[in-house]
Formats: sequence, structure tokens, C-alpha cells
Amino acid sequence: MSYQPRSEDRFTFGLWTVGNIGRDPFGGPVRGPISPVEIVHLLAEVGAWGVNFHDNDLVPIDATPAERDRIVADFKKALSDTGLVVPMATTNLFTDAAFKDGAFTSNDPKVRAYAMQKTLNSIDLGVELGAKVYVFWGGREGTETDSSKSPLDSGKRFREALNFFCEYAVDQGYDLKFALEPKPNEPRSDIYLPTVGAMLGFIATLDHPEMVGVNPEVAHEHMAGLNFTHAVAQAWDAGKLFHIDLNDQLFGRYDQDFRFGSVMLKQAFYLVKFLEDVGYSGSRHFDAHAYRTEDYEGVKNFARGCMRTYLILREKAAQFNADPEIQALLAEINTDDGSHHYLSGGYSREKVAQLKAETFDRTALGARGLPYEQLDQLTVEVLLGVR
Ligand code: GLT
Ligand code: MN
Ligand code: MN
Repeated sequence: MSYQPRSEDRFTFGLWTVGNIGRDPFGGPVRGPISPVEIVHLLAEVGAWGVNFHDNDLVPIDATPAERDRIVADFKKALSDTGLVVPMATTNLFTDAAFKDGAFTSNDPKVRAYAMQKTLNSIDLGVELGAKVYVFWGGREGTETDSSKSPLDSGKRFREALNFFCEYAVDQGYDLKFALEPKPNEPRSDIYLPTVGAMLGFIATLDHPEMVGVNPEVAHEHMAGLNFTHAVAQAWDAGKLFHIDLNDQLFGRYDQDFRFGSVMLKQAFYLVKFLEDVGYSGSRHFDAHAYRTEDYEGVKNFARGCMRTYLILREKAAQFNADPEIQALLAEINTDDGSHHYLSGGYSREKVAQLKAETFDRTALGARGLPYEQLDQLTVEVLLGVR
């Protein structure tokens, strides 16, 4: 197996990922910046399918209209020269000092209006370049002190803004869906709507819930110590998995954004297996960046590694599904003599009567051994390459 990425794998990276210059809270850049055009060529060289961006990854916040047009034209040329596509776009509502207390949830109505104007322009730019998914990551939508803002008002403000953008997309005739990306903290002490589950609950309160889904990120659920695959499964079940941010992260740490599969391999395996088993067909976006130790050759190794690990884990998932011993154990675990099929398919008084009349051998139920140790060991052995 060559593990060469193909376009149908839909592997994408953000301009901000491979373009990350390695700044952190304790140190300055370790790599010189490269232009969006250079990033597109780098991504083409490593075999990615697409590139995503924030408005200001591409067009600096203080660019003149003429500069904007030149930058966009150069970027379009790089896309057509390489064949890369832009499946997703987003707005930077976190870097500028104006957003220090949030964008759509800022207490200052002028900041909220500016954030909305910036987003409308950014939606136009994303659509112009072909984006079909628009991500909202509200990195500054939160608090350090709850004396400062009412979480109820903030929720209302965020809802109003999203309702406005949905109507805008409809009004413009844009073929665009929105994906909300939760994160529990960092850069704010607490960010509103911190998990996938919280976001799903919020989406149901919008005017156009059908236009809005989620963009779950491995690292963000891991920061909160949660099971990412379970969160993704809930989003999938709700028809809301519009996009996904793949990376890696130890539980309970600062935002690490490591190469996909680099630290929690088993979790990455279950995630890839889930996405492949259900037939997820959206972008597989790597929202990660190379270690601070790397030069741009290292950045290419990082990007190739994200895709290669995904493809290796996809092969491992197929191996798991085809393994006779594993499948025999799963069949044994899921034995069903059919005697209780009557309980599915809805409620009836007859079913209540039948169920209440049954006697169960509780001791026998509790005494049955479940071969999960063996199953897990086989899973580990598939992953370790000894099966
Ligand atoms: C930022 C953040 C990511 C978001 C990006 C989209 S920007 O890098 O850490 O998780 O997906 O705004
Ligand atoms: Mn992300
Ligand atoms: Mn992150």
C-alpha cells in the first residue's frame, strides 16, 4: 500500500495550518511567513485536495480594495494552476483587538456590528472562491469573569447573528451551509457553547436549523476530556456533521493542535473507523500545525503525516471489519434470539402487558461473561500490526 492521498479522500488544510509560523505565548515565530500562493503550491506538492482560509489569512485586514483584488486574482491562479479547491471558508473574529471581548457576543454594539459586516464580506469572498461550508469558530465568544456578561444575552446575540447570516445566504442565493465549531476554553477562560453537544442543542433554537451543523475538532473535545468519536456520532445521527477538524491533543492540556494521530492513536482509529463505516463524504480537514522545531520541509512531513496516518487507519479499520476472529466475537456479543423484537417499533398497551408478564433470570443475565478483553486485545494487535 502506498497510502498516497487521492482527491476522493477530500483532505484539506487551512492556510493557517501549514502557514503557521510557530508563534506561541512564550516565543516569537520560528519560521518565516509564506504567501497564500506558496501555501497552495506546498499543499499541491504533498497531495492535498483542498485549502480553506479565514478572510485575513488571504486578504490582510487593512488591505485596500485594489490590493484585495490583486491578492484574490493571484490566489485563484494558484488554485487553477494546481487544481486545488476551496471547500470551506471562515472569518477571523479573534485576532484583532476589537474582538478582545468577543465578536457577536461583545457587549459593545459597534463591535457586534463590525463583526457582522466583516462576516458578510468574508462570506462573499468564500463563496467567490467556491466554498460550500462556512465555519464559525467563536474563539473570543466567552468570558474571563461572569460579572461582565450575561450568558443569556450572549446566547441571544449569537443566535440573532446566525439567523441574520442564514437569511443573507438565502437572499443572495448562495449554496452555503454553516458549521459551528465548539471549544471549551482558550483563548477565553470560558468559551460559550463549549462542546459538540452544547452546539447541537443551540442549533435547534435557530430560525434555519437545516442550514446549520457542526465542525467538531478532535483537540477541542479532548481538551474537555471527552470522547470525540461519541460526539461525532451524535452529530452524524442528527444529520449535522457538515465538516470535521482532524488533529490530535492530550486530555486536559492547552490547545496543542498536533499532527493527526500523533498522540492518541487508538482514539484516532475509532474515529476513522466511524467516519468510514458510516460513509462520511465531507472534507477531512486537518486543523493542526507542525511542531515549533520544524522548517518548511518539516511542515511538509507534518502534512504528509496527517494524511498518511488517516489512510493507514482506514486500512486498519477495513482489517478490523474483515477479521474473522473479531467478527465472531462481535457476533457472540450481539447474539439475539429475537424474543424481544416486539419491544422495538413503538409503544402499545399490549407490549406493556406482555413485558410486565415476563420473568427474567437476573442472576443469569449478570453472570454472562462478555469477551471485551479479548476483543480489545485483538483491536490493539490490529493497530500494532501483528495480525
Ligand atoms: C483557529 C482555531 C481553530 C479553528 C479555526 C477556524 S482558527 O486556529 O484554533 O480550531 O478551526 O476559525
Ligand atoms: Mn478547528
Ligand atoms: Mn484547535
